[in-house]
Order: sequence, then C-alpha cells, then structure tokens
Amino acid sequence: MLGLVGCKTRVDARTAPIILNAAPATAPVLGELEAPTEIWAYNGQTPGPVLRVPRGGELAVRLENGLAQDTSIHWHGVRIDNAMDGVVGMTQDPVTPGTGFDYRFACPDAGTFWYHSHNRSWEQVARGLYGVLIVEEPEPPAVDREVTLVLDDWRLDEAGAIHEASFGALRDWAHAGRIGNWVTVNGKPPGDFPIRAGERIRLRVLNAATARIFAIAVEGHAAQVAALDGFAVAPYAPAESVLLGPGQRVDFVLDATGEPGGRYALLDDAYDDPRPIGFFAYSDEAPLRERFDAAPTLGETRKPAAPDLSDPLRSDMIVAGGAMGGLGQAMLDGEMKGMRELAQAGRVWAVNGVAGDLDKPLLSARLGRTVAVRMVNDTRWPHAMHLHGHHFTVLSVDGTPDPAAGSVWRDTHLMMPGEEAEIAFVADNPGKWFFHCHMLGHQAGGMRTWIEVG
Ligand SMILES: [Cu+2]
Repeated sequence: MLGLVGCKTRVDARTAPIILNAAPATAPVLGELEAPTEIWAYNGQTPGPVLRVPRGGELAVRLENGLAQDTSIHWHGVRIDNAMDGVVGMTQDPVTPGTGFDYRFACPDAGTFWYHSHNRSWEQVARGLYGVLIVEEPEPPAVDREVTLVLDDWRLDEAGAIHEASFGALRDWAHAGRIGNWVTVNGKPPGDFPIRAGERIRLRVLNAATARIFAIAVEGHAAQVAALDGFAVAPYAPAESVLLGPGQRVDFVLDATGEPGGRYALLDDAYDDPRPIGFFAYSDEAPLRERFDAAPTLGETRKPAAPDLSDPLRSDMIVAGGAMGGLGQAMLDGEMKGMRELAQAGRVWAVNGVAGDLDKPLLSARLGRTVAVRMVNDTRWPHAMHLHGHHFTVLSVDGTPDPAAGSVWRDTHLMMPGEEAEIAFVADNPGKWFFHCHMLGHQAGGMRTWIEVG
C-alpha cells in the first residue's frame, strides 16, 4: 500500500497531462437558438479549452485523435522544444486516427498564445480545431477581469452547415484564401459581452480564422494596446483599428469609460465600413471607479536576444504566385514546372521560385547567429507570414525603418500586396522551423519554407 502511495506521489510530482481529444462534435456556431453545427473540436468545444500555465512552467498535453484523419498540434508563438512543435513531416510523425501523442514542454515567455492543428490545417483549423494558450506573467497587471475573444470566420452553406465541397478549392487558395460568410466570437455569432462601468479589463483577442483579416476597435473607448502576438509593449491608444492577420493576437487594456446601461460595438473594418462583431453591454450598476490610472504594462513577457545587426546572415524570401500574380513557372518535386502543372498539383504559390517543396531550407544558421530576412510580397494578396520557434522584429517596411524595431517582437507579420519588409531575429532555438503563410490555404498551396538552426 505504501509503495503504491509513493508511486502515486511521484506521478503527481510531474504535471498530469491535460487531455485534448480531437473529434467531431457540434457547436452553436449559428447561435444558441439554432440547431448546432457539426464541427471538429478539442474536448467537444470550439474554441477548445483555454490552457493556462505560469511563465517558465511546463505544459503537458495528451492529444488523442478521434478524427478519421491524421492530426497534430502546433503551439503557435511558443519558443518551444523543436520536437514538440507539431509540424507533421518535419518535427513529428502524424498522429493517426485512434492514436495519441504526448506534448510536454516549457513555456519560456508570458503572453497570449494559441494552439491548433498542424495537419491539413486549412481544413482542420477551419472546422474548429484550435484554442487559446495563456502563459501568465509572474506578476500579472492590475486589472479587474480578463476577457478572451477568439475571432473566427466560417464558410457555411444555406442549411448552416460547414461548406465542405469547397475545402481545398484551388480558386480560394489562389485568391485570398477560404474567406467565409459567418463570423463568430468564441464560437458564437456576435453577441453581448457583459461589462460594468469603471472596470479595467485585459482583453485578449486572437484571429483564429484561416484566411480572414480583422481590424478591430472598440466604439467610444480608447482601448490601449498592451501586447502584440503576446509580446508586451508600452501601452498606447492606436490611432486606427488594430489589424489582425490570421494567427495574430493583440492584448488591450480596456477601461470601461462608457455609461451604465450603454452598448458599444466591437468594430471590424478590415475590408469594409466598420461593422459590429459584438457589443460591450454595460450593466446598470454604478461605476466601479470614476478615474483610471495610466494603463499598467504587462511587465516583461519575453526576453528576446538582441540581434547583432553588424553582420547578420542575410536571406531573401520572395513570395510569388496566386491569381493575377504572373507566376510562369516554379520548382515542384525538384523539377521546373509550368503554371498548369503546378495548379494540377495544387500548388499556386512559390517561395524563391519553389512551389512548396521542403527538401532544402530557406537558410541554415548556426546557433546564436543573427538572421535578417528580406521578405518580398510579389503578389496581389496580403499574407500573414509566421515563423515557428522564434520571435522576430520588423526592421523596415518598404524601405522605411520601423520605429518599433527592436522593441516589438512578433511571430507573425501581415504583409500587404507588393510590400517589402525586413525582419531580424537571433536564431537561438535549435531545430527545423517551419516558416509559412498563415492563410492556411496559401500554405498548402505552396507558400511555405523552413529554416534550420544549429
Ligand atoms: Cu498568404
């Protein structure tokens, strides 16, 4: 008996894994009053459960695959051990139906991160396989409450079901991606977020859509940006709505300066005039406070190594192709192929003239080397370029130095058509790291490469 107790204690001393079961489920995508929609989910819900871990803590997750397809989980934005990065075919074998995989890794940086499928992600994420990962600061900022909003965009048919026939449609992949026709916040159609006057809220916002860009602002409020892609910045009230490409996050400090009983829209104006994607609905209670101190900083969320720009390893990453892109040919399976053959193979984008082949890395850097990548968007479409395992700083956009260079660190950069951006980072995490567009149909269609570190 004693031995058994001792054994149990030792087991408990290591974090017991959180089970994430990926399987078909139903969810109130159309709203609580409508028939539920068939989706794919972690533990029966989309978004999946919010995972929380203290900075420096270890996360242990057992992925169980209850799908009829292979799957895996990528931990987006985490400077993770390469073997845990979740990229099928690069860092791990696929998790086949009926089997599982144990993820166990340290979370070195605080901030708002997320997790999602990284196999057939253009389908699996679009069907609902994602969730938020929060790594807590050692001394969290003084706020009354946290609210997490996960934005998504679904393509539904007339019956309200996920439009399955268009999964993998090359026409979408070659344009803006699988843009949907139904926006949800936390898996439901835009509704009310209860709020009390005088509250100070930390608002974590994630764009989990596979293609749609959001640009958000809170009507009548000076919400202050406190973190981008999880990385703390000195709080500021942006002059315009905050652009969020697929995969990107923003943390706001939202001071509830509205009137009791009032309703204020969360607005999105990424493509059109501002339209509400939810409402902050004030209670009638008297304000919690009349005056607000300056917004708190989130403290030190990460410690990115300072890049040595005196002699960086330089690389070009020229993305081309897509509709109206004029891509004549590209390498596929080691051979130069014309656009028709590329399209037949489902490849419509290229990185440095290679249409998605992964036999060679974009670059190989020794551990600790500063890398500067000139990213050129030679297409007619925006792209959300995501680097795994590292955080980079944007040095310049279209030749203009970025004033935030060296002080803002991101894992995803939203590139506009024709844009040329230079980014830099210290290659300080050994392994093979995927580098791709987070418009996930673009990635599948060839807009992907990888870097090798160490
Ligand atoms: Cu893209």
